[in-house]
Amino acid sequence: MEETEPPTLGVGMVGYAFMGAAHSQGWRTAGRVFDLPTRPVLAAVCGRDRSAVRAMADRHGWAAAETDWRALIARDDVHIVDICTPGDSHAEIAIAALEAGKHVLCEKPLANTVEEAESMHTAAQHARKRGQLAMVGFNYRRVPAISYARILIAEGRIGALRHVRVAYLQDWLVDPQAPLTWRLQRDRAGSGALGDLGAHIVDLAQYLAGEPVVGVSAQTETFVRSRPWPDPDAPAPRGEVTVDDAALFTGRLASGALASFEATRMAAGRKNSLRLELNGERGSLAFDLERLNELSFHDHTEPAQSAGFRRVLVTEPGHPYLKAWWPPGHALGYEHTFVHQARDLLEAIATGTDPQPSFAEGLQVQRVLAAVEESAQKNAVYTPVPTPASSPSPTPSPTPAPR
Ligand code: SOE
Repeated sequence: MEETEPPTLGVGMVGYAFMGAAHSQGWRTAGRVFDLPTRPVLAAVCGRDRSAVRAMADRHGWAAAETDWRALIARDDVHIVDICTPGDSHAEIAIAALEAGKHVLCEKPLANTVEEAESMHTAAQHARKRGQLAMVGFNYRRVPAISYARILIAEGRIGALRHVRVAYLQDWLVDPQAPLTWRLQRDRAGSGALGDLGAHIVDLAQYLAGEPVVGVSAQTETFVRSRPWPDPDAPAPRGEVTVDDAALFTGRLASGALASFEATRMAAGRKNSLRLELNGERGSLAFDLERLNELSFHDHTEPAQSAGFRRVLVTEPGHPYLKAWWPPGHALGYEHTFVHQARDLLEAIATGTDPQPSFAEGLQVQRVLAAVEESAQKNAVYTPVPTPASSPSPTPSPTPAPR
């Protein structure tokens, strides 16, 4: 008997640099690895530079190239709008796409301000009633070892949580001559290491703990205050850096557990180092992105003589996402998180379930980032993260089912 092809859903992506390339891989591969109820089709990619966006479309397999995001949203063959632009355009594009009846995937951080994130959340709530879904691209949740850590925590394997320790370190700003790109401009990026890296680790801490950060005490710093403009025709040789280079903060979770966070782009030698550890009354879990197929687990209920951290290789078919990939021990990498992200959104659309992380969760992260900035301005005064009565429940995603 002939196999029937699954129905297709067209993706339209806005933005085509690093994240655009990573998302392209995700959309291209998801339908080939996973048995999906709907198959993604790379319908159109959008960027302002006509020849650059056309070249990107050809390289990554997008059928069409657009230079105006409104034209991309208006296309009948686009059903999911994937936003990979700097933060200053997230709100406008996401809200317009949801109002036009499209599903939306938006890169992190959700927005540049809490106000923008609130409008996006409201638009997502209205769209939900019409059947459109919205998700934030916190891709590290989709590292299988991280998804598996969440399952162990939800099963009570480390017991009541006492500490969360997270650090996301990069070093591409150590050189004072590194150019003043959009990531260093507050009006484009919202904040610096805080929004870029801190958003990931706040999301991971809340996701893994299964509870929100309720208050923070923070310090931020901009070590190099002016940098050369990337454009040689700029009116001045250097411009002001208007964001933080590093953000360090402690936080309190709703249960009373304590957390520490470090986000910096000034840690010489650390390229993309994301490490976390959670300590509970029954055990501990630790993860290092440089060894992303592994999870360290210490079971404190075992006899002290033989207990200790053990390395779990997260490549078994029973681990999240792994059944669809290679035989055990054949490792995965960074790019697989984007394949898993695309797969999870397509599953959610097909089954009509709310995708995670939702815009409500993106808004909660944004509130933590704003509290960090407020605390840093007051020289680390403890600053509660507001949870207005009308706001979404700050409770992050429920336990993921093994995929
Ligand atoms: C740059 O610092 C960056 O690309 C982040 O924006 C991404 O979110 C992170 O995954 C890697 O580093």
